[in-house]
Amino acid sequence: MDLKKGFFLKLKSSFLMFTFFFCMQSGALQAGLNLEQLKNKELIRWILQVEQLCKPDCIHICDGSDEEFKDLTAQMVKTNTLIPLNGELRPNSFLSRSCEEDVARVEDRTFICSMNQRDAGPTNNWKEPAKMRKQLLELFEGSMRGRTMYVIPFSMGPLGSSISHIGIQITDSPYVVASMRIMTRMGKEVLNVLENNSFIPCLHSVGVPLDKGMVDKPWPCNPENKYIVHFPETKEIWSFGSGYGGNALLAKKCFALRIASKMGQEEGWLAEHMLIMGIENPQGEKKYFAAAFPSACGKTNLAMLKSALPGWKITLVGDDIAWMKIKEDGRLWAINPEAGMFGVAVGTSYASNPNAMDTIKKDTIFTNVGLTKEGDVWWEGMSKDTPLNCINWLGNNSSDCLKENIAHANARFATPISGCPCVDPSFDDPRGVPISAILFGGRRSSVIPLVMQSTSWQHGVFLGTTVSSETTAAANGAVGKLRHDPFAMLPFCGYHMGDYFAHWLSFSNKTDESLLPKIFYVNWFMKDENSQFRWPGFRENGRVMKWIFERIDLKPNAIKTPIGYLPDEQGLDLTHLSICPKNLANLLSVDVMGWQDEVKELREYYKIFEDKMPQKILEELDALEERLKKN
Ligand code: TSX
Ligand code: MN
Repeated sequence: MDLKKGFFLKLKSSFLMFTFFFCMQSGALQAGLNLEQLKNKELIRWILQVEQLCKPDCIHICDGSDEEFKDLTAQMVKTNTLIPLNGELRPNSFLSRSCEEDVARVEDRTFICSMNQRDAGPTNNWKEPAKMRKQLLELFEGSMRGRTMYVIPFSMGPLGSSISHIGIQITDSPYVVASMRIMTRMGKEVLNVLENNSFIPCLHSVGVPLDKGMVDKPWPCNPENKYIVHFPETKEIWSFGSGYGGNALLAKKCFALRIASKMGQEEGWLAEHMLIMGIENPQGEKKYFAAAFPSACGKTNLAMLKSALPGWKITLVGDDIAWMKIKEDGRLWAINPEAGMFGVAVGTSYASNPNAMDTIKKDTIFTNVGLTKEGDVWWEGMSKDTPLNCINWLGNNSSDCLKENIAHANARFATPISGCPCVDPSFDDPRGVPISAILFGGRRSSVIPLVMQSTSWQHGVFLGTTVSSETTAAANGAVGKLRHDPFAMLPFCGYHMGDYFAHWLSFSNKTDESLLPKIFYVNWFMKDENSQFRWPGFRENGRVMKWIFERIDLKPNAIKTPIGYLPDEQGLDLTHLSICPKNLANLLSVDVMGWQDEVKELREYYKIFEDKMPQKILEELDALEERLKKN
């Protein structure tokens, strides 16, 4: 990779010997691989170029072994980057506390640097690639002084899957290395699969060089100079200044969504912000669903649902990202490119998500949660009462600051999916799983019914463009304000969203439409006049899942309405559920006036996509408006 231009540069092999020697002398190249073991020439060149640029003290090429994880976490315990949790309560688990200025993704510092600004679209920040590259080269110059530069080979998706892709992250953060070990399939097996094939280079630095005599912080970061940069044409990721989550674990939002969405557009597949779940009926018939919701709608909770209906079993393939491709059989197949979950801790409890609570009992890295005096973790919503003498996410005793929260609202757990009690048997299957239904959803207090089904692929894609959520107290901005988030991809699409809608529409030409997944829209969040939720949600959502399952099998348990199919009188299985008829009627009817306003609102919103808005979506909106008039 020529860091200055974005393609690979020939380097003399003498550099290789020099680097190797340099690291041996510094004495820190312990476990892990050495450069001579690497076979991929482009990888070797890139590593050496980054070394020249960032000037780390030494290089560590990760092998992904247990010993390496042990060494790394032990080292971070020494520097207070990690606090080991009570081994009897949470074996092999750690707590990390971030710097106060580094607690979430930074969308205003996230850039899509395409050649033409128009290709980034109105929903992304853009900067001219050459200018951005120059700025980044200045920032990265010497940024790893005094630190170890880690090289992380990782596979997004099962090793050897035709849907999977390989990435290499270079980082100076050991916290990122340990997290990537949980979140991806990482290590030397990946290099065997890589051979001389291409990979996505992901460069990351916390942006705090350690000069002689300087003492490191437990969580180094550079809040004044955060840059999360994507070059969609050359398929590169550069991230500077932050060590947190999606800013720093570049496999996740940066690669698996922003860069992969562009790859999908070029190559004819989909990279989506979707959970993937298996669902089995009492007769043992099984289907797979994928679902896209904006944040704070409970995607992780749905992915691991324990259904209230006896005999219905739900299994977890993924809770955040789906890569989907049409295979030879004409169906859409999906893999989860990730190997772990990076879930929001606050609100997770045995009531809201028992399977998540059981998953995080071991092998988990927690960030910005509270620490109990027993050496366990705690956060708001985990149990009713705050434990006595709990230390908050900033490391202060909670009794000294009773008003402050114990956990940060964006506190997270990073935990392996393989440790989930309801992990799907095909989670690691290179073939992936065939998708029968795609669900969209949002947090809406009115208008949008509990569940509806689209009447065609095109109508379903239209529903995807309408995804929106009312903001909650946790999100910034006013409470209850409508926020459009088409396909839940607004912060994650690596190109113009108008082109993205067109890409979705094109799938009905790639295969027989009857083989494509059926598309649904769900809303668990309708409220009554007293602001009480009309639907109990959580386990009871299993009833909605059953209706969807049966619709795919063409059961005639629905009525056609102007907005799509809704469950008919007997459609939803309400056995042993007490819900007042008024609520039920409201959840499953068409609010004609509300929808007419919705049409106006959408017509206004679509204007930001200008002439890139596909005609077919505008036609769907017009047709909806006409159907509502006749009603
Ligand atoms: O995740 C949620 N789901 C999906 C579960 C599979 N949440 C939490 C959203 C924030 C992440 C929900 N909140 C759901 C839901 O279905 N529904 C609601 C709203 C709600 C909250 C509480 C109650 C009912 C509905 N009932 C009581 O508190 C008793
Ligand atoms: Mn997400």
